[in-house]
Parts: sequence; C-alpha cells; structure tokens
Amino acid sequence: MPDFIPERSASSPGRTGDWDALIIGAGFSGLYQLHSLRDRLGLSVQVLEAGDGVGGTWYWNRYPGARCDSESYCYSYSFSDELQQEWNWSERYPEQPEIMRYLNHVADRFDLRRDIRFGVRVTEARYDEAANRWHVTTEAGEQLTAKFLITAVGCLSSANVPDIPGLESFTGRWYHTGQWPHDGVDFTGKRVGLVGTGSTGIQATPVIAATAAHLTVFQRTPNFSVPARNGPMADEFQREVKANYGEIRRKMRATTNGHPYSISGRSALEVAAEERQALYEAAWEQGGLQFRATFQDLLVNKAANDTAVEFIRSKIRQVVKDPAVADTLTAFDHPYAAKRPPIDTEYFETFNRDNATLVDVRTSPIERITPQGIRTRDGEYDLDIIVFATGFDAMTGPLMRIGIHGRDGRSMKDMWNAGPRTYLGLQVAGFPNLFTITGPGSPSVLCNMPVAIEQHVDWITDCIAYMRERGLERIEATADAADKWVEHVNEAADATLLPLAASSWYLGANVPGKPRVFMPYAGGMARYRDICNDVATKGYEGFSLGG
Ligand code: N01
Repeated sequence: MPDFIPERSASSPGRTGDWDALIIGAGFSGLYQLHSLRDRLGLSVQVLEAGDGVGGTWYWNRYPGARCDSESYCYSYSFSDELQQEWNWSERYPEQPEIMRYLNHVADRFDLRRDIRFGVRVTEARYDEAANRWHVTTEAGEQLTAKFLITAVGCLSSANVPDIPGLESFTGRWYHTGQWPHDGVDFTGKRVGLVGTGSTGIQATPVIAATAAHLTVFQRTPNFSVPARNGPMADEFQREVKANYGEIRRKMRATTNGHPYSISGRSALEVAAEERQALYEAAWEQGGLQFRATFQDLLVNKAANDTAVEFIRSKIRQVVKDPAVADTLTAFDHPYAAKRPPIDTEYFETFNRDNATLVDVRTSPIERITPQGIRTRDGEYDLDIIVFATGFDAMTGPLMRIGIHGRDGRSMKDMWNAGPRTYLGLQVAGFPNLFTITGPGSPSVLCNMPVAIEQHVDWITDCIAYMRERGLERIEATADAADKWVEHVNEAADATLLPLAASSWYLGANVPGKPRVFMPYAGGMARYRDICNDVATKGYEGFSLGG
C-alpha cells in the first residue's frame, strides 16, 4: 500500500470537547489509527494515552530481557514504504528500547504527537443514543465526546498480579514485569525470586541471573522453549529485505500467522523417523517461532505434536546438567504451542549456574508471601526482590477496566460475564460506532501483531470512509452476526489443539474467576482477512447501518 497522502489535517493541539473519533491507546494500533483517520480521511481525532509516551505494551514492559519474538524486519509497519526503507534494525529480534525508538520515530515522522494526550487514563465510556455520541470520562474527570470510539488498548496490557496471601507484608521490593520501573531495577548482590515461566519469565531469567546474587525461579507449568538464535542484523540481509519488502509483506499478509514463512506441507507422521529428526534439528538450529511450522499437523494432531514434545524434551535434557532439574523443566502437561510458545536465549542453560535454582510450585504450591520471601508447602525462600512474570488479564482485561456502556446503558462487563461476544473481534452488538482493534474474536495474539493491527485499522478506516460517502452516521454489529461469529470462533479453536492447554491465557484460565472461553480467532489471519473483505464488499454484511 502506498504512503497516505495527507488531504488535510483537521486535528489541532489542545482542543477539547467533541471529536469525530477518539482513540484509546498510543501503541502500534493507536498510532496507525490516528494517522489513518486524520491524514487519510481528514477527521478530527484525539488519542488518549495513560502512559507518558507512545509505545503501549512496549512502554510498560521494560523488564530485563524484554525483546520481541517476531523478527524485527517484520515486526514493523508496512503502510509506508519510505518508513520501512529508512529504518534500520540492529538485531534479528528487536529489544524493547529499539522498538520504543522505532515507535517514537513513527510518531515524529507522521507528526502524530500533536493529537495525542499523554498521562490521560480513560475510566468510562458511555454511548448516548439520542446524540449518537460516545461520552468519554478520564481519571481527572474530564469529559470528551466523539462519534466514533476506537479502543487501541492492546491484548496484553492489564497486568495480572496473583492474589497470594501476605504480599503486603513482604519487606523487600516486588515488581510485575508489565509495570516495570522506568529507571530499571538493580539486581546486583540481591536474592531474587521470579514467579512465572511464560515468554516473559523465560526472557527475564538469564538476564536477571547474570547480575543477581541468586535467582530462584518458581515454575508452576513447565514450558517449551526453542532457541531464538538472536544476533546482529547483517547489512547484506537488511539490504536484501529492503529490496524485497513488497514480496515479503505480500507473503506475510497471505500466511496463517502473519510471518514471512509458510507452514510446511508435510505431516510429522508421514516422514521416516530419521528425516523427522533431521528436520527438527534444522529448525532448532535456525531457531525462533518458525519451529512451529516444521510440520503442518503440529497444532491439529496430538500424535504429530507428541513428536515435537519429545524432540524438545531431549534437547532440554542435553542442556540441563542436573537430571532432577531437567525432569522438572520437562514435565509438560500440554501440547507444544497450545500455549503461546516462548523462544529464548540461554534460558535452560541458566539452571546450570550456581546462582540459579528452580522450584516446582506445581507439586509444592506457593502458600504465602512472608516478610522475608516466599513460602511453599515444602520450603522457605528468603528474597530481597520478587519479580512477578505472571502475565496479563489478556484480551478482555484492557477493555473491562475502562467501563464501557453501550445502548441503554448496558455494561460490556455484564454482557460478557460468560465470555466475550464480538462480531469479527471488531464490534460488539449494542455498542454502535465502537471499534475494538485486535479485540477478542480476532486473530490478534495468534498473529504477528503489526499484521493483525494494520488489517484492523485499514478495515475500520475504509468502513468509516464508506459511511461518510453515504451519509451514514451509525454502524452496529447485529446480535445474530455476533452469535454466528462466536460459534465460528469456537469451531476454529476446536479444530486445533489450542484449547487443550488447561492453564492458557488464550482461554482466560490464568485469571481466577474469568470465564473459560477461547478468545482469539484460530482460523488464521489470511482466512480472517478474506472474511472481513467479503463482509465489506457485501455492504458490511452483519452490521446494521443507519442515517
Ligand atoms: O505471561 P503468561 P507472560 N503462581 O501468562 C505463572 C506475550 N509476550 O507475561 O502456566 C505461580 O504466558 C503461569 O503459570 P501457569 C506472549 O504472547 C510476548 O510470560 O498459569 N505461577 C505462567 O508460567 C505471551 O504469551 C513477547 O501455571 C503463576 C506465568 O506465570 C504473553 O505476552 C515477550 C501464578 C505467566 O505466563 C504473556 O506472557 C513476552 C501463580 N499464582 C511476552 N500466576 C514478545 O515477543 C501465574 N503464574 C512480543
């Protein structure tokens, strides 16, 4: 897609009151949505951002080792060829500070800051049917109104601090990785406890162990991880990428997960054992999330998946010297990649260090936090610092904490008490003119995020342009279309092994009391894009549009 040519820039600094569109959040989604609505359609737009800078999830997740698991050249915007040609990535996987530099560059390059208000947390949004306006209230009590409200709040932005008794009594310091202090944390000489072995815990473990006096990792669910094989971005590779960006982006848009590689056509069960081993070895050497693509049936056939489980188990056993520790690390209880698979740099190697200990809190659960540290059923661990790498109230959490009320004052929270119900993950019946970028029911977290985000933003922008051309004032998903979509989202998940991971945040299972519903759309990004395009081509089928 070519650069957007700004027709006119309707927004102006400091303006309050009524807007064509309000956007909540200034991460990847909010920045591009602002650019699209303001510079392509000429709407008056204001972005409200709780943080003091752009970046969204990346603004808050500054924990040690924070790095993207998608490769840098494809974890970026594709909407501007000039942008992708001028920006140079320094490593195969970008570190958090580099992503922040990139997003700040985007904000400056497209002159976005003048329409973003930082340090403004939205606490409530109410739809006023008579006026066809969204009334938005901020924490400071300010009121703003707009015809369109667009949530760009991310899927993983509502930190999940476990409710462990005694936390308030702890005399050391504790942190959640998703709310990391901006001036960092010095672990030198400290006894550190890290709770959680998801992607975040696995990234943070080796980095913390490198400076802490001692690191104790509290593992509840053993996790699969494949080496990332990070390294500097070679100039030649960067040149090649830039010369072929058109083709690379086309491929990314056409694949299931929004990455520039296809899933193999081979079944893990149809090749001979030696060939299978050789293919896994090659994928292990190459490293990264692409390991999932080694065979076509890894996510749909348990027996095929078991071959990957065994391969990864054997690799961990080769690395970890203490067999008892290796046993604990490999006591897998779910299929490989049924939870979002991490990739790592020396995670398993860390447990060979003298200053790192693994504690199995599945067999010996955490009972309480004491003034000195963590007590499990079978042991006491004295700590100076506790790091909670315990994830997020994913996908619905960021929306729920806003307090969104639609037609007749109905609260989204009440409507979703049995699980989220959306149409295409983009709209909710009863909430006219509200769009939810990467909302539940869209591929979002099962896709390389910028690809999912750009598709949503383009679709929303085209939809608003369509309405404007026809003098339409209101769009709302019908209840019938939403019901059918929820059914389809369930069918798509059930066709895979993804729902088999009992503790997965995809299912909401990591948050006590949260309904167990598979939230993202597992039918693949390419298929989802076709469905959305088809809906639009048919005059926004499944939506009711009004004058
Ligand atoms: O969170 P998680 P995360 N006692 O929910 C454990 C993305 N991401 O922050 O599995 C003990 O995956 C919990 O145990 P269990 C990526 O999409 C992306 O690591 O519930 N343990 C689990 O081990 C990822 O999937 C990048 O039994 C407790 C861990 O905490 C998503 O963010 C980098 C506990 C939480 O794992 C979330 O990852 C990093 C308790 N009370 C993350 N409560 C990129 O590459 C929870 N746990 C962009």
